[in-house]
Parts: sequence; C-alpha cells; structure tokens
Amino acid sequence: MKYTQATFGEIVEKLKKEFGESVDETFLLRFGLVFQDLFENYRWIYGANREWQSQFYNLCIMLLNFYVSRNPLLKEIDKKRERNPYWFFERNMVGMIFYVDRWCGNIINILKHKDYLKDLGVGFIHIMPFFLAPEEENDGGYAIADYYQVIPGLGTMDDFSKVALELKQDNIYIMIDFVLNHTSNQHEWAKKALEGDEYYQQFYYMFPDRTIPSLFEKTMPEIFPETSPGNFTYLPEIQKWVMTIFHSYQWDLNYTNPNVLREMTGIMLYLVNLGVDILRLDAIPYLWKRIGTSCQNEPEVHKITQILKACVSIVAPGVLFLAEAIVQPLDIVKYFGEGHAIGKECDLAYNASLMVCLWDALATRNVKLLSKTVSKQPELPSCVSWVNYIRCHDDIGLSFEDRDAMEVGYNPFAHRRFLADFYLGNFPGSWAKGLPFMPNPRTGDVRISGTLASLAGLEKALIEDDFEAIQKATERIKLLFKILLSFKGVPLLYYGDEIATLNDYSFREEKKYANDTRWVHRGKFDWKKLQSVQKDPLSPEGQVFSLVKKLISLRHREKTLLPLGFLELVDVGNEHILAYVRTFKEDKMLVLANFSDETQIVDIAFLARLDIVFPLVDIIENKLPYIHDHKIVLGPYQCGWFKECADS
Ligand code: OTU
Repeated sequence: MKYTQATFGEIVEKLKKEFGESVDETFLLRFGLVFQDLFENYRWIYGANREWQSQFYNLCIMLLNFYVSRNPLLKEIDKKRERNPYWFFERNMVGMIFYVDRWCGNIINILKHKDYLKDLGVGFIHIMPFFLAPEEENDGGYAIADYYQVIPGLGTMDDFSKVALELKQDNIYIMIDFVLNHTSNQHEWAKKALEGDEYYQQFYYMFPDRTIPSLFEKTMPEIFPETSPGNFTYLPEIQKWVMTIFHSYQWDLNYTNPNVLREMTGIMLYLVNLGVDILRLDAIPYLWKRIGTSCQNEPEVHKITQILKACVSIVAPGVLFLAEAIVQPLDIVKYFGEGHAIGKECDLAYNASLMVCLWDALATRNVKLLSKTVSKQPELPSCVSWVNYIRCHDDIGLSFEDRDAMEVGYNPFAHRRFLADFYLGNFPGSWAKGLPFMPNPRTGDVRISGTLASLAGLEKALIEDDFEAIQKATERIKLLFKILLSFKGVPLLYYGDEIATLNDYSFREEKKYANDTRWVHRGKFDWKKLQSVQKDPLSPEGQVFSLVKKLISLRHREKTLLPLGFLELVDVGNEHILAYVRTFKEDKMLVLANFSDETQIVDIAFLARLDIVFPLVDIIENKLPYIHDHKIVLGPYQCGWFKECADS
C-alpha cells in the first residue's frame, strides 16, 4: 500500500467507526500532522511483514487509547506546549540527576527536598531508573523486570505521578529513563522465553548455535568486557544463545519483531501519561543489529526513534526525547534527526564530546582538542539542544574523534592511554583518583569512574593535606562549572557534585556492587554535609557550592546563556585558553577560561574583531579583569564571564 491521502482517510474512518467521538479534533490534528512520517517509517521497517498494515492500524488504536486516557491536567499542559514548542528551550533550564534511594530514600520524599531544588535553581530532575529490577543483577536499575512496577521500598507509580504533577506546579520538570534496548532476564517475557514459549523467544535475539552469533561477533565491540565478555549468553534451559550486548542478564530486545515495538510503545506511553516531561532513551544506538556492522547507529535506529517520537507527539506533545548516544561525535548529532527528520527525532542529546574534551583539556592543560571538537559540531536548529554535563552516573569513555586528535597532533591510541593513566592517577604529576571501569586487555581500552571532585584532584589533595593542591583542585572544579553553566545547551548536574562529593569506596564491601566501579560515584547524598558546607562558604566544598548557586542564578537572568543564544569560539592565540562569545540578540558575553595552572595572558586586540568594547566586568566576581600592557591576565584556572560595563 503506497501512502496516499486516502490511506489516512481510511484509517480515520475506521477509527471513527470503532471509537466514535474519542476520535476528536485534537487527536485528528496531531495524528494528521505526523501521519505521513509515522506511516512511511513503519512501512520502511516492517513493510516486508505480511500483516504490517493491520499491525500499523493496531498501533493507531493504541495511540488513540493513550490519548483518551491521559490526565486532563496534563492535557492542559500539552495544549500550552503545543502553542509554544520552544517551551523548554526558552527557559534557562538546569537539570540534576539523582538516584531516589541515594538522594532521599524514596519517591515521595523528593517533595521534601523540593525547596533545595528551588533554592539551587534546578529546573528539571533526572530520576534514575526506579522500576522493578532484580535485587542483585540490576545494572543500577538498567535491567528492568517490570516497567509497570516500582522497586519495593521506593514507593509506587502513583507516588511518582503525584511527585511529577506537584513539581510541575513549581516549574520543575521530570526526566526518567526509557530503557528500551533490553530487559532483565527476570522480565516476564524472558521467563516465558526460557520456558520455551516461542512467541516470547522472538522478543529477543535467540540462536540455536554459534553460527550467527559468530558472524555478529566479528564486528561487534564488547561493552562490558570485564564482567560480560562477548555479546551472547548461552541458555542451557533451552539450548539457545541470546544476544546480551551489555551484561549477560540484560537481554537485547528484537525490534525486527513488530510485537516488540508495540509492547515498548505501550510502555513508553504509559510512562509519559504518568506526567513525565523528558524521556531519556537509554542505549539508543544499539537498538538495531546488523551482521557486519558494529551494531550501533544503524539507519533503522533513527527510523524507530522517529516512530516513537511521532507516537509521543500525538499522545503528549511537548514531551522531549534525550538521546543517550555516547558514540563518536559525528554519530551523536544524527540523533537530532537528519535532513527532513530534524526536530522529529530527539530534542536533546548528551554532549559527550564536550564532556570528554573538558577532561582532556584539564589533564593536558591545553584546549586544542576541545576547541577542535567543539568547532566541528554543527550549528543546531533552535528546536533541539545539547545537554552538557561534566559527570553523570556512568563512567567516562574516551570517545573523541581519532581524526580530530590527529589533526591537533596527538596519536589517538597513545593519547587515550595517557588520559586513562592520568585519571587513574598513574601518570607522574596526576592529581586524579579515578578507578578503571571495564578494562579490555585485548584492545587496551579502559574507561574511568570517579566523582568530579576526586577526578579534579580534591580527594588526593585532602588526603595529602596539601594546602596548595587543595586550592588548585577547588579552582579546577570551579572552572569546569563555569564552563558547564555558560556553554550553549542545557546543563545537567550530577547530584553531590555541587558540594564536591568525593569518591565513596564502600561499594567494594557490597557483593552486588563490588565488580562495578561506577558505584564509587553513586554514593548517598550527604544532607548533613550540605548543611555544614552552607555554613562554611570558605571551605573548598563551600566555595564550590556557593559558586554553583551563583552561576545558576546568573544563568537564570542572563539571556546570552539561553540554549537559544549563540556560541562562537574565539581563537585568542593561546592554547591554554578556551574563549567563546555567547550572543543573544544585541547582548554579548565573553568567556575566557585558563586551563593551565600557570598565569596566562591574552592580547586584547581580538576584542575589536568581536565588536566588544572595554571596560569589561566579570559578572561572577563583579570585578574588572586584570590588564597589563594591553593584555588580559588570567591566573591559574581562572575563568571569567565578561560583559561590557553597563555604563560604558
Ligand atoms: C547506559 O550506558 C546506562 O547509562 C548505563 O548505566 C547502563 O549500564 C547501560 O546503558 C545499559 O543499560 O555503555 O557505560 O552509547 O555508552 O548506553 C555506559 C551508549 C554504557 C552507551 C550507554 C551505556
């Protein structure tokens, strides 16, 4: 069946006959807007299937049902967002990530800490997965056994919905994970598959012998080589191999099966109808597997994401997608949608390239790879944005583009080795206390775990009780926050970093965490420490906290820092200094950041080129920069947000 206007009409007629007035004007408007894309993408993926048309029609019924059952309060919000699709981007949103149990004990307690979020200026929260998962093998919540239930002890879905609705009243929005690439082996589908149920075996990639797995393995990298080598797991109960890209207990869902897409779409819409504002699409690059490829970023992944986005925009327009695609820089941007799909795929994507290159610049005291990487990022349309971050719940994978590294004079392999050594504290002069995550002896690859403060040197300096080192580490943390909160995009803070939380090694004592070093940066948030930090603004932690608070409040009133504002990198002729101008309409802000631990100078001649007029004031410190002989002098790790003086 080729798409014609008639197809849309036929489907609508059928729906109307079956569901009468439920098929109302709003539904029809939204359905009509995305119909062509939805239909064509669906056909592109499943068109070879004999029953694809009736399956497509069933999907439409599902959309109608979720549309009808959506809470009227949420429907009101939807309408506002439909009138203003930029609702998210025209505010200076700052997000915070946390684990419910580690931050506040349970879901409902989030409300008890609402004032903390408001006081800090947090505009949205990413609540880490709280769905039912096995007690032991759960990958921090990313191995889900039941998407419709909450981990016992954390509360209920009703609690979650209540929290989501109440926070929205205070303009705090909610992001949760949609873990759609895999389920736990304890999920009902997996259990049925293990009992020999063929219908559910087809929900996963299962093979009777090693023939096909071996073909796949030829080109597939290993994600968790230390604890789960290979990409397949043998199931003696049914004498089959199942694809398990992540842990052996995380079974990859098979999206070539339209029933999988239907079930997962149902789960997604259920979550969205609880009052979620942003869905984080976990491990999205892995959704489609193809022999002879790395099984990442395949074209079908983008089509499926577009299908999901179209479904959401019918039921809950204004709900955003965040791509969790921690892949090479050039592949990440594709998740915003390419060509005519821009704005129809993900609205947000983690800016992993920026994150990695910030850590690179700190270790090398040189911004050349950072500048090169940022300068190659394409200008994004205003309907999408990067999510910038320094740390998150995961490890840091050193995923810069090899070509960029070579262009700035690094050997990519050696440079990755250096960075790993540096952040694992093995390089002479390193200040960092990171832990290795998933070292792969075959490829020499290793990733890094650790909190922001520990990776930036505070832990080592405190242990050594080295006053100068403590100061330097504090300056490094401050520098990273100043970049994070002035860069183009949506900043996302990791809980605890605002009070310079150090690594927590207690995970080693718990069997279920011991072999996953990421738990070193997933400790309990220390509310007592927060109190003492607030009382002691001169301590390293106090300095960090008051700075973060100040930066967020500046960000709220600075139009130049809106995600919609522009960012232009400036070459100031000094490889230690990152310089950029943020612009919104006539308004400009110049950011100068010294990544070295020595004083650096910048000739002010470049200001004329930018049409920026002296005198400038650093709005963070409310101070004029130190000028000597027509040069701006920046102290070690100094970073200023410079604006023209209002009265000049
Ligand atoms: C994600 O991360 C989650 O953030 C992790 O916490 C999970 O363990 C994992 O998925 C499995 O659900 O490899 O080291 O390109 O890099 O999906 C982290 C995306 C990961 C992957 C990413 C993955």
